[in-house]
Amino acid sequence: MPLARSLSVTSLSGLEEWDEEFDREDAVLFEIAWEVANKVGGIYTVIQTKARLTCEEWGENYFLVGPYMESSVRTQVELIEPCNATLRRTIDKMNSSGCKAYFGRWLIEGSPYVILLDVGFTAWSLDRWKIELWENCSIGVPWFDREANDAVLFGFLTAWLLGEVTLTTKLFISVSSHFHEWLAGLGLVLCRQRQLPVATIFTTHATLLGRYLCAGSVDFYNKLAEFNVDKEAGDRQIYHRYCLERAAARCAHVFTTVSQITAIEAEHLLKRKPDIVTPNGLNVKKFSAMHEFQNLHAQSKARIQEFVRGHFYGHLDFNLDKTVFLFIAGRYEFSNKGADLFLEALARLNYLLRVNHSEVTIIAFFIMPARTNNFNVETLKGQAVRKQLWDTAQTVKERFGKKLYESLLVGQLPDVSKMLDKEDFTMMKRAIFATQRQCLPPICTHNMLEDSSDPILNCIRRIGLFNSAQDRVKVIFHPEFLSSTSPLLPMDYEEFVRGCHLGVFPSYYEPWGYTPAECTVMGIPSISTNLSGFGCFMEEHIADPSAYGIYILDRRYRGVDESCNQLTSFLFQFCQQSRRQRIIQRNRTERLSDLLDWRYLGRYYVSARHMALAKAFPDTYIYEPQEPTSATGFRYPRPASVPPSPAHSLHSSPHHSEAEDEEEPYDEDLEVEKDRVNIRQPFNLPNRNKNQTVGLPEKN
Ligand code: G6P
Ligand code: 1S3
Repeated sequence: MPLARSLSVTSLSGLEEWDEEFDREDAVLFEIAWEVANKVGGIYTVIQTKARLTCEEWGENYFLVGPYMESSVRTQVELIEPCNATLRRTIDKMNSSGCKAYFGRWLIEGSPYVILLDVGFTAWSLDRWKIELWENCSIGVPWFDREANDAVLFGFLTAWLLGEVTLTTKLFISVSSHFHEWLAGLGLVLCRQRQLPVATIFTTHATLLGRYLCAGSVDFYNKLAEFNVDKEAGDRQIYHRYCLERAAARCAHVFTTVSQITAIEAEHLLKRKPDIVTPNGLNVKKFSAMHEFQNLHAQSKARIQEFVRGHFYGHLDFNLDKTVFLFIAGRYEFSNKGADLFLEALARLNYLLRVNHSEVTIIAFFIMPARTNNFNVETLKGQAVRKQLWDTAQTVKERFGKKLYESLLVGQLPDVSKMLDKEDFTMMKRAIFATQRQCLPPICTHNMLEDSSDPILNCIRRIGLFNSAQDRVKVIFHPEFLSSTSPLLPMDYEEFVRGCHLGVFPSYYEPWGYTPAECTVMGIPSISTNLSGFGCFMEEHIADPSAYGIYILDRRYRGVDESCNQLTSFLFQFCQQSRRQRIIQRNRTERLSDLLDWRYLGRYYVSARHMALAKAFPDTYIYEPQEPTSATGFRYPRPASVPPSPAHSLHSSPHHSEAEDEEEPYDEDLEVEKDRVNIRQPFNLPNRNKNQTVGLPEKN
């Protein structure tokens, strides 16, 4: 039951002054992160995709706070005048006191308001603020850590901003502030230390120590309870960062993280059990035609095949129609993201396919940005050769067509043996000669700056996957994020994912893992692990994940070699599938999208805010948990229909021949309808008007 506010707004004098202010009955939400309008990593995706739903809930009372980065602002933000008098006054006051704060709209879905703080402009305050930090919180930040210095500046600026806002609105507005990750955490610590009337939430998307420890060679998950955290942080020279992170987690009214597995990690490393887990969602695009995503797969795959034709010119001795595209993508953390395990499994798969005389060829793409010196010549040449072959074929086709036309005009069937003349043959021979190549198709598409010490390249050298003719598994390392303007592979990430058959993400350290989630909403099967937030979440919500194309590798209870064998067997099974089975599996995968939609997952954020408001303003709000626990939560049943042949298969990869597929009619729509599950039904989000205080408990 909501409690009465201690002060009646209407009894205040001088209210006219507030006419242009926030709606007095509303609460205001500030969401603060270094990744607001600043694309750095996964947190950007969280904030950017969630914005639409949060805007629908909070309307004009939602503000994102981030750093001012000129290049991003130029392309993503429309700078405008502050939308109300409180913010105008706050920003003017800050700007006249030596800092630069900007107000604008972030041009993404939902068009949220953003307040961007120029940390560089306030660098002159760094020493003073560091002294204050030391005196009040006993946290010392060394001069040489640039990222930590930015965290100090950003923290003091956000606390200043919230201090100004609460100074003018404290009598009738409840302010909630949601801070993401250690880089933004200091603002929260200062709000609490200054006793600002603000409800605070801190979300960690990975712990600093977790990331560092996993990247080393420690048995992380078995030793979680034993780490001497201060020593470990000190040994890695991140003690000051660790202190900022731990202080934010400890000071927050509500502490959250993105998955159960990171919740356990946080409990041990940050010494606070998260109050609630807030899994990451996505904005799910719904197509009007049910199978539109399948068509998109076919279109994008055709573009990847084109690239492959160029890359493997002169060595195109495999059937592209029987080629399966796998990929791994993300931040280049070789072992944390499981690139090591993937490569080892590919080597084993290569052996299996060879001894089984499989007709299938695998092409595994590694999309992980590393330091490079642009594309290499051999790779660019491949695409040029392909283009030349295409042009030659077009020219010959035109000449052929013309002769054919002329023959028909005079009422004669053409003499096929005379349709191509000497000139045509010369042209074609020249084009074929150009495809001769002395070397094997390149592994890497770029000139690597640290070629000799690069972990992916070194591993490939060790396992010997060199794209030779005998190899059934080929590897392409593209050490740069994809872009539709690339001269090599002109596709953006989404198009590329759609064109692949399977995403492989065998991570060892992955608090959530957006990559497999993105695959799922595009209807592309994926492999993740039971050490990733995503994998654990899917295991919890789906009765038979692999039937839906969600393969979850056991990296928790098995040794590396065993996990690698399991991964190899997943890959081998996947290669055995017929086209029809892949289509059915993609349909099933896509059906899980609702589970990953912010419209479903946003409720955990709503809960966290309720909880924080009730803790910060106990006289005004009380918290009534409404979310289903995992025991009562939704679970996708095993698909009602299994691929019609063979009849008794429980798993998604029954083995049978392509011939069988062609014989049996397959009603895709029927399959879809039989299995479709409405995830929204069990816990519908309330419908909210734009300006309602959505998700907040009622106030008297
Ligand atoms: C989609 C298209 C089909 C195409 C298939 C290829 O389902 O709608 O027309 O045959 O993709 O699937 P594959 O798994 O072989 O890439
Ligand atoms: C982190 O980014 P990362 O790839 O360094 O945050 C992401 C968003 O919460 C999360 O998906 C990922 O697992 C974390 O590792």
